[in-house]
Amino acid sequence: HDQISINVVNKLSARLCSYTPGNKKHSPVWAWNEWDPLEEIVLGLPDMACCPEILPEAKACISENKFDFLLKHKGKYWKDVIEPEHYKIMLDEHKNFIKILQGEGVKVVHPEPIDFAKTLCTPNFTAHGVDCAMPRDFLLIVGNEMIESTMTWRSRYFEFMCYKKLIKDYWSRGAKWTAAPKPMCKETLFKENYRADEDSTAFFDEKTSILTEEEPVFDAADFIRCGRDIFAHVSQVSNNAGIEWVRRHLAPKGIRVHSMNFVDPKPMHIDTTLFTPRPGLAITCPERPCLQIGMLKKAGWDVVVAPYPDIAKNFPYYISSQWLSLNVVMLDENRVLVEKDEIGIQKLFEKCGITPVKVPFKHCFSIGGGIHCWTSDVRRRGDLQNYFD
Ligand code: ABU
Repeated sequence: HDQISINVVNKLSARLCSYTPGNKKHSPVWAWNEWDPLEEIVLGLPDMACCPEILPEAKACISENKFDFLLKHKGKYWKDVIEPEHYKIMLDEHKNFIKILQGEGVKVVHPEPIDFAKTLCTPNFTAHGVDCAMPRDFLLIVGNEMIESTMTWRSRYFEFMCYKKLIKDYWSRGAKWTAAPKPMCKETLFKENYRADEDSTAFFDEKTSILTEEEPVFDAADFIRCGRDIFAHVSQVSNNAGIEWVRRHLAPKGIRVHSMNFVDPKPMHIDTTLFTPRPGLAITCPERPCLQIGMLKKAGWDVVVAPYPDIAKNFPYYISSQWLSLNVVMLDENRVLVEKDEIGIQKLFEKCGITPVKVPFKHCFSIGGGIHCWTSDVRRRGDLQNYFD
């Protein structure tokens, strides 16, 4: 009898072991870095996307020369704001991008848009919504786990609703689902009468940020994954408490989250500032030096500086900087999805032995993000590895 029960227990625990979270056979979500072979991606949708409300925290991220335009159009659908031909090309580019991804054997899924023009209300604030075009900002994928970020712009507070069905489906098939604590977003999260010094050459930190440390807040796009090491961008949308929350949350997985400070008076999202296309290679933005770059160099990584973008500065980037040239997605460590007119960065990739797969996408840049922002890679073949020691 004893022998039989030992065998039963052993069989049971062996089965339980094979279902432990972190086992990729049982999770449809699996991505530890930016470069393993891409299998599945969330692509944002432009439907019902609105020009953002220019609340103080948005002002802290966006260049002042865009304020008048945004003030004039806040809360309106982009399709009613943007020049019709430009908007039509944007939709064509979006459709074509799906075909390119599918042609590469990548499964493409989408969030569910809500009506972003509706006024959103909590006991602490009221705002219009923005969009579900940029899943990178909301979804932090680490291995088998989907982390819903807090989001920091009050206008983006309810964006999580667009991802519920998608996340629930991944979860029901075995992925781990975590939602970071939803913030209160009281007035006291934002420093009163804050104004960023757009000419500042100081490394950005909590003293220069609009955010207080009243509660943890972060956007997922402030994190770049390199296996056991994740780099976190201290920014106008991710405070130290937010990064610390992610650090403590991921520590049991053996992940180390490193805070990075850059010279950038209006930092928002790391993926136009520092990008890691493959193990041992980092690309940085020439206008945004990094205080902690020595960590990568010390580990033997090559750090190369991106060329200036080719797309004209006066192209209608209604929200973002021109550095969307650096906002790319790896198909695997040898091939990169990059905007077709960004020739300089394509040449840099070629020099590094990475083949550019050219994607016409610049009209999609106009409403806020590049190829990396518009996507969130949920499944890549490859396992958790240590690339730093
Ligand atoms: N969401 C990425 C935008 C960052 C930038 O404007 O450089």
